Amino acid sequence: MLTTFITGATSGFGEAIAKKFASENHRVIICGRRKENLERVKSEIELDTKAEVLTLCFDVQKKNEVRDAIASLNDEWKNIDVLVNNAGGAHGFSSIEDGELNDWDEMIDTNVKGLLYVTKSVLPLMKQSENPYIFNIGSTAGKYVYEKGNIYCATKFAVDALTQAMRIDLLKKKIRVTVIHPGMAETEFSLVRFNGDAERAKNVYKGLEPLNANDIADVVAYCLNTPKHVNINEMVITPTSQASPYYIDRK
Ligand code: NDP
Ligand code: 8X3
Repeated sequence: MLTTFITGATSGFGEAIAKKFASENHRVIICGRRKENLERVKSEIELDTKAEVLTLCFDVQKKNEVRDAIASLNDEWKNIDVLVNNAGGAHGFSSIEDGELNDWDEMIDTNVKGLLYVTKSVLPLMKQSENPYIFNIGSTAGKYVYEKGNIYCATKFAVDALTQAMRIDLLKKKIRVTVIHPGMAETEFSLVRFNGDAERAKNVYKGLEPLNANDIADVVAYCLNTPKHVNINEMVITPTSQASPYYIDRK
């Protein structure tokens, strides 16, 4: 049984990863800003499994909130084995001359700085672990830049670079570090990107079968369940209908 810490567990990939870990009898610390969603995910896990669940409500953009939330963990929860840096998203879809500065800040502050703040506070709690593991959720947007993806792509390229940096700097601590790069997956991602426009969000996946959150949770669990001497450096996962951001087969 491992103690796992998952950011962005109030929906999408994070929620599915928490449920997957719980189904494999791991303890889960689920994080996010939406308290009501954290409570919903906690009760659903408790209904379906015997796993222990702890909720932590904080905004990864706020370094003091991150530090205080993680410092508030009591001794029972203070030894963490697995960190999943998943909180993040895209805000807006505009060419670089039309982008909104607030959207840019939001993406950089969440996808890059948030990931760093959480990692910095969780790392000291991983010292006792016999199977320490960090997952960073990147994106195919961190492998290929696409039109109007600009800042979002840049943040995900940064996640890729930071994953490599972590693997190097944490080498002697035997912490496994993996970046997961999903392609098109139907979660709340597009709803957030298009600021709540459900119609526009739905159209992103028109005519193809996108990935779903459980597909990504299965891949994360697969990596975690490999033997401790195996470090999967990265996984790039797309729907079968997507070869790259520009090659998509829609019916
Ligand atoms: P969702 O929008 O469903 O989930 C995003 C999660 O991140 C939510 O739980 C949200 O929680 C949390 N989050 C966002 N901002 C903050 C913040 N400032 N502080 C704390 N938590 C935050 O989308 P996905 O599940 O799809 O996205 C998860 C990750 O996967 C993201 O990093 C995204 O970039 C990446 N990704 C998504 C792909 C897709 O096509 N869906 C493909 C490739 C990568 P709350 O709002 O409650 O705080
Ligand atoms: C989300 C996938 O293709 O919208 O990271 O950038 S994409």
